[in-house]
Amino acid sequence: MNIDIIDIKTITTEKEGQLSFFEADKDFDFDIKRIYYITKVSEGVKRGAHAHKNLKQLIWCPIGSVKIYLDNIREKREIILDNPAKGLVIKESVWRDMLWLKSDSVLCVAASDYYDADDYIRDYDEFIKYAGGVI
Ligand code: T46
Repeated sequence: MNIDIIDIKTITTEKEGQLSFFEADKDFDFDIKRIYYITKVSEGVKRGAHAHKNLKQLIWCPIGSVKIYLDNIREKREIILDNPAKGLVIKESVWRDMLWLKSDSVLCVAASDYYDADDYIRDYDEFIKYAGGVI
């Protein structure tokens, strides 16, 4: 599947908590053009239900717990992001759903391109046709 799980470098300072960071070109292979984050979501809520034609994204959850469902037609996977030191890179042609396992979990995303509604595939049947042609 067109995904990678990466370790986000995390430094613990005694009694002062943690600092996590990642660096483009070193930790993943695309330049970041956009950062966004999703907040104020209640436990049990699902978002997503789409794939991207070209966009690549690094997703991480520094606070809380979110389950990511991934599907490339041939394979389905589930990954829980619940740790500031864990990142998920999702590349092209992967259908994703996100389920909030804890209220107010924060989901952060570094994306390879600007927002473009035309890069989304929001119809699953259309995704099957699209992914069947590119995988
Ligand atoms: C993804 C998952 C992980 C914008 O106007 N600009 C933006 O940069 C983004 C990301 C969204 N929007 C608008 C589009 C919709 O009207 O914000 C609204 C909510 O977006 P959406 O329903 O796509 O949100 P999610 O949580 O289902 O998906 C988002 C990203 O859109 C998507 O690329 O992979 O997070």
